[in-house]
Amino acid sequence: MADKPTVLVGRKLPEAVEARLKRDYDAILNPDDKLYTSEELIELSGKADAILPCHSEHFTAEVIEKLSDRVKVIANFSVGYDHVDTEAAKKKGIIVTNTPDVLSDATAEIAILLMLGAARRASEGDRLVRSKQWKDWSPAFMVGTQTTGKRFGVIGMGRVGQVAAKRARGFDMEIHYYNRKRLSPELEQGATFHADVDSLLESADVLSIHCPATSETKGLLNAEKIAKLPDGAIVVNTSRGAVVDDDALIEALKSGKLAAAGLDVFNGEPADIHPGYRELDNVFLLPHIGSATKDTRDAMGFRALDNLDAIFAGKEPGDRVA
Ligand code: 8YV
Repeated sequence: MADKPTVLVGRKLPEAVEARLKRDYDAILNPDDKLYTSEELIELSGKADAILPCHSEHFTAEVIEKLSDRVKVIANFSVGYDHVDTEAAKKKGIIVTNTPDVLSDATAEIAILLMLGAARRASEGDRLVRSKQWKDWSPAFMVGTQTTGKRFGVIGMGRVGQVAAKRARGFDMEIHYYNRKRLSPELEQGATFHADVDSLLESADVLSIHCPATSETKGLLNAEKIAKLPDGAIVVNTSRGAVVDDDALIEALKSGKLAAAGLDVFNGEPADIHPGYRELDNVFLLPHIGSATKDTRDAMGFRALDNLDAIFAGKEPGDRVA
């Protein structure tokens, strides 16, 4: 029997995923969940036919160029793949896959949590209670923004955006969206399509960002775009920090142009996020946990393995992105 392909695994994966990996492949696991440096990844790649990384490992053109020629696949454990230079991968003949669909529900849950947490000043209130600074109550105390019946604006009406919109409908919110392509009426579900971002922004009491980070969307939410939002709007980001210009967002949160923001993703995450966020009261911050449920993390791992299985069986993988 031919040797099993060897898969280099970037991080510690869920138990059930690692069990399937070990059954079907020679797996180089990472039981200590160490974040490999680029040099370590390059060195380990000499033993691997495929790499199964998370978004925490960065495959720049330079890293990809230096990977062993043995590596034929980068099967991401993530839907976003901005951490992989897909052009460089194509050039080197490396197939790249991702894990769409399976994390849409979990990520949409976090978008709604961020919306409500930001709108109703949840972390500010939590801090107040914990620090014993909650001394009084009055009608003006901790007054926030009501989202029921307001306009929920989505940038990037892909899988996650569509589920987030569905959940927002549960709050009687009116759905508006910008997408490169208008959706079919069945997918649109009565949402209002905006052919340009500015028009969407003018109609968004809550702006929820769901587009991937690409050269086109990098810094998309800048000062000029924020100015188009209604005064007192709320910004929610569960996609990638790169879509937001941090200085502009922080300035708008300080000036009161925006009521609040709920953020799960950041430029420079985890350690080097803009320090301004830590000082603001009107932000609800989470540490990139959009897909962090057991069900979803298992499903992401299985989806990455389905892609590997297809490739090593000589078939086209379901989720090829390069
Ligand atoms: C994942 C994500 O946790 O899948 C994505 O793109 O941003 C997250 O939900 C992470 O990327 C896992 O690698």
